[in-house]
Amino acid sequence: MNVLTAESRPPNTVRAAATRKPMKLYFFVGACSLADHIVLEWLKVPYDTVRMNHESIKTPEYLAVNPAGTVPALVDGTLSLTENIAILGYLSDLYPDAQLLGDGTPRGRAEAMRWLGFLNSDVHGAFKPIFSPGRYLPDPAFAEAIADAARLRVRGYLDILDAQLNGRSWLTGHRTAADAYLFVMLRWAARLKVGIANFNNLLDFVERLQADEGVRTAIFDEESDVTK
Ligand SMILES: N[C@@H](CCC(=O)N[C@@H](CS)C(=O)NCC(=O)O)C(=O)O
Repeated sequence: MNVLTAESRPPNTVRAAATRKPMKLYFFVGACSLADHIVLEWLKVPYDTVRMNHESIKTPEYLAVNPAGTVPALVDGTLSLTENIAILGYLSDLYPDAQLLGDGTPRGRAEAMRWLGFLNSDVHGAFKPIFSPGRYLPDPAFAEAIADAARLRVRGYLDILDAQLNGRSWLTGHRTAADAYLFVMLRWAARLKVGIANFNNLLDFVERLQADEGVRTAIFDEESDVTK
């Protein structure tokens, strides 16, 4: 967790940060919720995290927060928010000076939303048969074939993302919440042996993000303290 300092805080967030209770992010280690965790770090606002696992996301207490039984979920006062895009959008809108959903112009927002939409509905969805092939065909004999077909589909999407990063440090040219989401997808691609060795722009992007202070803090927070 990162507590704001007066120097690092964007000017119009000072009052909001001083009066609000910390938001609470429900996450699994390394899951898509890591994108929200990174964004909270980039915003440098106070927040708390709640570590979940495959059992705790199906308990009645958590289903009251997120009836879908998935992470992420964000609780901010009386608001219980689910769906990654909604959470990333909400956080970005709360702290517009950070421009994590574009520069405030319709075009800037549309470009950020374009990549968030692509990552959430196409790329993220394409990983699901690799994570849980049994949800597509219960017979374990097909599991590897289903996962391999999904790897091929993910690689097709990575091709598009690699081309978009050609000559750019960030998907839209400026850092947005979509970059945090892309970073999470690329960690999955490496871990699930999708094959990213030929995507030079994506490899450079991962290297840059791995050196980013907010990214490192979010990962450290998730991976170091298993008692949380
Ligand atoms: N549509 C949801 C999907 C979230 C999702 O798939 N979360 C995964 C982790 S990345 C999860 O909680 N999976 C647990 C499960 O499906 O049981 C969103 O975009 O927030």
